[in-house]
Amino acid sequence: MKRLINVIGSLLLLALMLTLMPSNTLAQGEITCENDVVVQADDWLSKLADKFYGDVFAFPAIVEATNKQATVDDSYATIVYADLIEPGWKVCIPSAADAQAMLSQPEIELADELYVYNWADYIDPDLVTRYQEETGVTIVYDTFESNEDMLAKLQAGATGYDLIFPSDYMVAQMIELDMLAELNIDNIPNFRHLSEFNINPAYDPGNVYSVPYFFGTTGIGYNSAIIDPPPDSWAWLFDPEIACQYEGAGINVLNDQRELIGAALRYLGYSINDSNVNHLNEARDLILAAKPCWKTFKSSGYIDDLFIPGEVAMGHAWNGDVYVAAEEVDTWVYVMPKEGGVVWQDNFVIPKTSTRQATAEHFINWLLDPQINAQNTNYIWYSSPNEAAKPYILPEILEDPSIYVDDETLANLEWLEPFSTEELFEWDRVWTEIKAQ
Ligand code: N2P
Repeated sequence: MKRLINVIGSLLLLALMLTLMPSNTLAQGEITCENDVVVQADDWLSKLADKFYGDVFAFPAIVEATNKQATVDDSYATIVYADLIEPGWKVCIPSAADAQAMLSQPEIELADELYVYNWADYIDPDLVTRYQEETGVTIVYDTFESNEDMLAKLQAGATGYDLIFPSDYMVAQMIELDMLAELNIDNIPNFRHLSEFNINPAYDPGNVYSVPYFFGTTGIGYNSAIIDPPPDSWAWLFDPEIACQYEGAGINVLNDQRELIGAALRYLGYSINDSNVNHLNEARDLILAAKPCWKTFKSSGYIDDLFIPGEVAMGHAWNGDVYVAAEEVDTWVYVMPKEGGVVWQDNFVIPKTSTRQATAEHFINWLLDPQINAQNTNYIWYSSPNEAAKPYILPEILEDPSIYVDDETLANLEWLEPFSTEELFEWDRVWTEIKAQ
């Protein structure tokens, strides 16, 4: 009897281990190796060229943890992309049949339509067209100006969306409000490409409800042909003595309460997440004093409408948007003010009300394909969390410390934190007072 209990216990333990094992991980021995080498040099890929099946870049190798760079533990092997393999790793080249099975996408019956709600200028439109052509799914695309606008629209009864792109703190708030569906990660095998830095965030431990899309920072964009001396502080937006010099040239600020009040708080020496009523009132007064010198309050469409045609010479801005403007008018420059600013990460989430969850997961997975993800990155100029996409991302994006920020810059930045109901009330009050005048 005792033995039987032991056997059942072991079986249960085994079942638990199998359930806990990440879905992109195969136990060693499950696959047939056609080749088994310790990688000696960076050019191992070309030496094994005759062993490739199909597209080299989508080619899976099984890597055993033979040195510290391997991200797997000793008992399991994992699928990795050829580009990520370093000398010293032991590589098992799977048989063609196993390679095929490892890369195949789960079968999903796709819906006819997918309702997407995203920030403006935040996807390569060519990819939307391509996904529609490849799958026959019609994407109905809508954009929002800020996390708060998006939430307000959902709370006012917009239940039709299948895929939304909130930032970090808003994911936490939406989880708290019980608005998000738990993701079926088996439908998103490309999740395995995401960097350790970006996954398992404090706002959604274990990525139960969200998958990182892009991350970036908020600072100042300016046209260096007009703004002189170049801004190095939020004073260029908030000190009327400086800002009003550029009244004619045009200043835009983001129509986003967390960003704008947050930047003002930071300029005053407080945290971006400060909810002290006196500090918030101080930030409001600062903003109201500078506001007459600002031309526009826009956080969508501002790249095309303002930066590029020369309507505006300086703006409170998300970094990628300034780089996109600079592709057209190369005097646009992005700078992080010395007082510091916001670092954020936007995410894919599926609202609970969606009736097309599997299709949304299919689209998420498609956008996480390394080459597709790189195409998107090269279009929107934000930092991609996708490690496997890096070989296809433009070097000028990867090597720019204002896009892939270094640790020193990061140390001067803050993540936006979710607020309590009382704190939200104060922030909303101050925002209303700012917008009313
Ligand atoms: C792109 C918007 C970036 C989103 N226009 C900032 N969270």
